[in-house]
Amino acid sequence: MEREILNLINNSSNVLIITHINPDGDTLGSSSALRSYIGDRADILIQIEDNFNFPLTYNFLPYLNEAVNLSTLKDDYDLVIALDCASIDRILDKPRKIFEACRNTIVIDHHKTNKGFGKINYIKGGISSTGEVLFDLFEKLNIKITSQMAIGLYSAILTDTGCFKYESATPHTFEIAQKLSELGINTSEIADLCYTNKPKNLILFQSEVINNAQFILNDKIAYTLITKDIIEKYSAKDEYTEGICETLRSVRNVEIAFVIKETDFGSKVSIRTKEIDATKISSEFNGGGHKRASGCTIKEPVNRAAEKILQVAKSLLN
Ligand SMILES: [Mn+2]
Repeated sequence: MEREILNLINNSSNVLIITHINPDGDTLGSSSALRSYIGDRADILIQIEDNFNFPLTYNFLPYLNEAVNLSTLKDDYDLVIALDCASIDRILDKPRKIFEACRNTIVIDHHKTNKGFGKINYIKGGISSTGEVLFDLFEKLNIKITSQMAIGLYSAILTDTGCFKYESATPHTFEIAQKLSELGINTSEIADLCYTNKPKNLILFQSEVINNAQFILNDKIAYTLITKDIIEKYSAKDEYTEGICETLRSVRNVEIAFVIKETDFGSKVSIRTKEIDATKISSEFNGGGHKRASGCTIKEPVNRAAEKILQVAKSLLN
């Protein structure tokens, strides 16, 4: 399959690389690395919904400043490659139509729940990041990784492993990090660029949301609700909620942390756990995710959604 992927890349003159909607460091870093490899024949599409700012944090990644958006996207590509997209739902209407109409499509991903929606599906469920999957693909194909590609791959792996903290960071992940750092990239500077460039309002918003948290069952469960009022007060963008659930999970004795955010269609739930399988909660509500991080959507007001999640969470602690 690796050969087939390489042949397709080599034989296409117009390649579209698609990040997932509202992109994170993994999808952006992987896209940057793949664009660095393919060269000018490839466009990166960054898909952003209305209430999401492009995370300026990642502007340092090579070629992101040349990325196309939904309005500058061409109609026709020989090959479309979706990176870090767990399902076709992670692709918005216009690019989805291009994807579905394209003769050659490749999905490269690491989400266990990805059923494969491309003609070629290179999915390694459980691997730390799409960055790691892509690194292994390059190595299998004897593709020389340049220091420019290394910046994207390292950023992808760094951010998707929570700075190498998650269980998904295996000895192989560290081996890759070593190889990338040997290519002369400045790992300390990359970490600084990823983590010390936050908008002030993000911190103020997060402080208030965390201050509202409830701790129950001897602190085994921690949760907080994000209402539209708080969102308005800080003009909070969608990405401002990232990391809040992690913070609640970081509290001593907390086993299950969740954050429920009010949206136009009901409630968006993020779940983080320590020992318990987080997908056991999200799957009750048609959601998905990983063992320690999952999410789902519930078409109910936030209070009602919280009750539902609490019910399942409590049953798992017994
Ligand atoms: Mn990822």
